[in-house]
Amino acid sequence: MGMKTSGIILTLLLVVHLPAQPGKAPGRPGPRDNPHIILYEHANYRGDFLVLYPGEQIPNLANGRFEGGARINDRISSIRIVGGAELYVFEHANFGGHVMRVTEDIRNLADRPVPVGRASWNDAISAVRVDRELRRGGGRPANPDQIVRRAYEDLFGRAPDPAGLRHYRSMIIDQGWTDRMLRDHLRRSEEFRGPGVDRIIQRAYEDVLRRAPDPSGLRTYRRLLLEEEWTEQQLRDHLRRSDEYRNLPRRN
Ligand SMILES: [Ca+2]
Repeated sequence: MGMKTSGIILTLLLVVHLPAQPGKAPGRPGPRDNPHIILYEHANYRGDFLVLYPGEQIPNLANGRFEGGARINDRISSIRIVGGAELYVFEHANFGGHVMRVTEDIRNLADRPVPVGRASWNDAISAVRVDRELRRGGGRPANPDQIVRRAYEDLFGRAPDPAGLRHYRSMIIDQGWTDRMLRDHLRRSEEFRGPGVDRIIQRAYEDVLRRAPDPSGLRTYRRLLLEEEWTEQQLRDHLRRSDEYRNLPRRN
């Protein structure tokens, strides 16, 4: 094989194995098997950037940098979501303060309001977490009012008041909250930890056992709902498996 031929082969190999555009900001939509997100320093996907993949998180951006070395804490201004990744952004370090779930590109975070206390999410992100986007089952996406009403019924044992409905509807629409995020949030509230849990237990006892809960039952199920994250359904199923339920006279 002459010098010239091997030179051509070498060139071909180099072309084939060359990594895709090194040093250039990724950003074109990729295949679904390579989900990732890109955080940018400026609006319109400009300035320094940082790429993260599902499973990665940065609890405190004060300890991080964009890839080019610029400070990243309270500096992110636009976001690209590629190939079915989803991103959770937090107002404070250690996943504290407000949280927004991002599943589509945001060209300018100044257009995305924070519920209270700040004008927008621009230059206001201090922690991030990346997941693979949950693919929803075929069904129609539930409407936000329905999600809030069901969560209130399940966790507080009551219908939402107008202010609560308005607030959480906006969390779902503007901040991308899922049913799961809403329920996790409501579970941490004073209402759930106090009267909400007791109302759920009382209602389940009355519906299933047709009596008010005794103090020991109340204590046990309070613990299971608060600490083991039992749902109302689990509680009701548990009551239905009791001897007391089996021995109840049947209703027609
Ligand atoms: Ca910025």
